[in-house]
Parts: sequence; structure tokens; C-alpha cells
Amino acid sequence: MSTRGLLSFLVIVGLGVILLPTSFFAASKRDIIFPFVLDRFEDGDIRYNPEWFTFGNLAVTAVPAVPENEKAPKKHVSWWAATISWIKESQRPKAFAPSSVLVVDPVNGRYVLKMEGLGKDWFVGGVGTYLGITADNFSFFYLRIRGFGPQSGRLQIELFDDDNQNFKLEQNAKSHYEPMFDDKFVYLIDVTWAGWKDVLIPLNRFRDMNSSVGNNVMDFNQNGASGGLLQVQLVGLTPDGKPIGRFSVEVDSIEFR
Ligand SMILES: [Ca+2]
Ligand SMILES: [Ca+2]
Ligand SMILES: [Ca+2]
Ligand SMILES: [Ca+2]
Repeated sequence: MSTRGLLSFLVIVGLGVILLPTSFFAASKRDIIFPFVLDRFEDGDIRYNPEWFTFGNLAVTAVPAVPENEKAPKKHVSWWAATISWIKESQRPKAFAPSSVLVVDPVNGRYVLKMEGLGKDWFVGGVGTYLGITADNFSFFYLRIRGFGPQSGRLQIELFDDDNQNFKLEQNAKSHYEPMFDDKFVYLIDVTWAGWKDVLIPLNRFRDMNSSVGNNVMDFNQNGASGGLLQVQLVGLTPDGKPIGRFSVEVDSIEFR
């Protein structure tokens, strides 16, 4: 290597040493914080980690995710063709017994959350979980939603913060369980599609629904003994704004980004 070549080599290595620590720490810090995954339902159980509670007339269960390419309905086969194919299949030498295959959807993993129920007076029911965390460094609420056509129903996403500094969401049992001291922020999605959609909602698009309660500020931080972001709820409402109807939606990968 010439002197000039050696000099250039040393300069590049020196720059690398100077630049590496900052970029390295910036990347690892970001990886830890974003996104905050609330649930991907991969344990197939909504009772733990996190614990979800349900209310109203909504059946909520973690169900196996079905890969998109396996959803096509099977072609109709005549009984005659089916019999021939069965005979052919039974005559094939069986070297190995077929192994059971764990189906994993490359997008949704092993499980998704199914929400289904019949509602009246526009309300079906909901599912929620308690958090009590600082989340003021996020800008988006993200989830994937599977609809089943134009009449799937309306999904209302509700976020609650703690404005009376007690880490609790006090709800009025006599008035639709509305918060008594804390803000309730809402975003309503009309699920009119069939199949899965990625839904990314800027947090500043959520609306405070109780102007006479709380401080009407989305302060998802634990400054001043506040519990920060207290609770997340997904509420099913009847389709098309009609008072009676069935809500049927699946969701997965609920995250703050
Ligand atoms: Ca999943
Ligand atoms: Ca409170
Ligand atoms: Ca409020
Ligand atoms: Ca607030």
C-alpha cells in the first residue's frame, strides 16, 4: 500500500470509529421503543399478557390466522370425480405418514382476534385492556382489520388517560360507564371491506368525547403522578348506522408507533 493509500485508509477507519457509536446507539434506542406492541395474540389466549376484559354482547376469541391464499373457496367437484381421485389416492404407495403442519400466516402469525355479536341501540359490545404507561412519544395507533363485506360493522377505538392522578379509570355505572374524571379519546372506523387492511391512525385524529370531564388534553405521560395512558378499548357498533345489526370483524397487531 502506498503512503497516500495508507493515509486514506486511516482516515476512513477513523471516521468509522467516530460515526459508529452515535448511529449504533440511535438505532438500538429506536428499536427498543418503536413500535409498542399491545398484542399480536400469538399465545392464542386473551386472558393473559395482556389481560383483555370484554363487555356487552360481543364474543371475543383468539382464532387461528388463515393465510390469505388459503381463503379461496374450494372448486365444486362432482361425486364421480371425487370417487376416482379417492381411489387413485388410496392406491398410491405410502412411504411416510403425513406430518401435521403448523399453519403460520406470514403477516398475521398464528392467531388473530375475532369479535362478533348482535347489537341493538347501535351498541354491540367491546374488549379492553388496562395499561397505565407513558406513551406520549408515539404518533400513531396501528392495527390490522379484517372485514367481511359492506355490513361488517363500525369499530370504535377508545383511549383513556388519567387526569385525576390516581392510575384508575373511574366509570359511571349509571351512565354507560362513561369516565367521571378522565379523558376519553375516540376514533370511529366504518368497516365496509372484505379481507385484511392495515390501518394507521395519527393520534391527533382521535377526538376527546367528554369536554366537561378531564383536561381535554391527550397527555399520555406519568408526569405529576398521572397514570398516563390508562386503557385501550375496541368497541363494536352496528353496521351502516342502523340501530340493530351484527358486528363481525377480526383484528391483529395492535400497536402504538
Ligand atoms: Ca397475530
Ligand atoms: Ca383517574
Ligand atoms: Ca375530556
Ligand atoms: Ca388528559
